Amino acid sequence: MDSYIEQAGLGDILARVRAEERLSLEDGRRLYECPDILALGYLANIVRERKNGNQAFFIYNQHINYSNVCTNLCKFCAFGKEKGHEQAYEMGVEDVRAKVRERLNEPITEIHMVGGIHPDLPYSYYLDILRVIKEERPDVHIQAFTCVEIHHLAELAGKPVADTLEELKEAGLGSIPGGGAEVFSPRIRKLTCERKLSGEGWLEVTRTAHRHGLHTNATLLYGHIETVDERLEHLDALRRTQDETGGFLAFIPLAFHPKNTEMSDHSGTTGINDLKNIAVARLMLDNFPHIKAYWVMIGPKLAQVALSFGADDMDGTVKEEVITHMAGAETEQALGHRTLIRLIREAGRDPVERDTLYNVLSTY
Ligand code: V47
Repeated sequence: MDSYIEQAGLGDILARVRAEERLSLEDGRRLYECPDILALGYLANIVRERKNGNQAFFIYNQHINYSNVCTNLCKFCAFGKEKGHEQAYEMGVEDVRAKVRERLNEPITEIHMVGGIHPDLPYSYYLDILRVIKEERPDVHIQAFTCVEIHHLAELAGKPVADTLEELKEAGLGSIPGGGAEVFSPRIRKLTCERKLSGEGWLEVTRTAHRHGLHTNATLLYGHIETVDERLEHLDALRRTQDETGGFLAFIPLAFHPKNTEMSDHSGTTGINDLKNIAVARLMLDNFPHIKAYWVMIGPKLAQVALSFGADDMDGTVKEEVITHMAGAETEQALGHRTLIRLIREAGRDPVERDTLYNVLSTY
């Protein structure tokens, strides 16, 4: 295999990966430019195996999107709608309770809840929806509100982010998902999501969360107008933040879905591009414990293949995913527990059901 990697022009990177040396941005550029996806997969697989052995994780989770009303109206997003738009919706506190009640008979361990930046829901609403979830399911872990939402909630509360996080924790918040990161580059933010919290702002909320004992995830929205260098700078910013705080759990590359967005003239990503982003992320993010192949965005079949290209996690059962499906995703709305186990097993990995913080719940 070594001579194969050398022929692909990556012999020196293989040596650095084996020696557990940090890869430079120039190494990252060469990885992205390498047309040999098997060589990339081989390198990424070394790191995946070192960090997670033969385990591949999944979780029994439920997604709740409390409202799609949003003042940011990012060009890549089909989910966010202006207040009053015919597709705009918001769940009342009791609607959120009902959503949780609908699935009390399932062994859900995590509720993943995000929404838009709503112009007039009060701060108390966000505390209340956390509380009703906990009332109905006291043992569930709530992973909720992207760093963009947390920043908005702190403004609503008129309090520092740190104090807001303490109050959200008190109401039931367990950790923070990785959305809203998009691409940190100010150029990309100006062109695609001008109103959104800046990349530096997102990272600052993240650091505060980590300092207050809350784990978070991170994402990168790829496959639109970003350059390879902008992707690598994004990964580097995450890597430096993780060096400082150690609070990130997983990185999830998000494949851009163009349908029904203001960027619908773009085509969707390809399988090779999806695998490349997973492999490069695994190699560059040497201090991240987990890389997720989010089946909702890349499809269950490619997510299964991704388990040999650096990913060690397939996310979970999900159900009622709205954000990607409004942007044209043709994947299922949910995967069954047994299907996830089968996908992982057939990929040659050992299926491990985890909780949000990657504690092992069951092995199969
Ligand atoms: O924040 C919006 C992105 C995110 C589109 O933390 C789009 O474990 C693709 O962050 N095409 C929400 N992506 C999803 C997300 C997530 C999903 C699963 C697990 C975790 C985790 C996080 O989706 C948004 C935005 O970055 N997004 N529109 C689109 N058209």
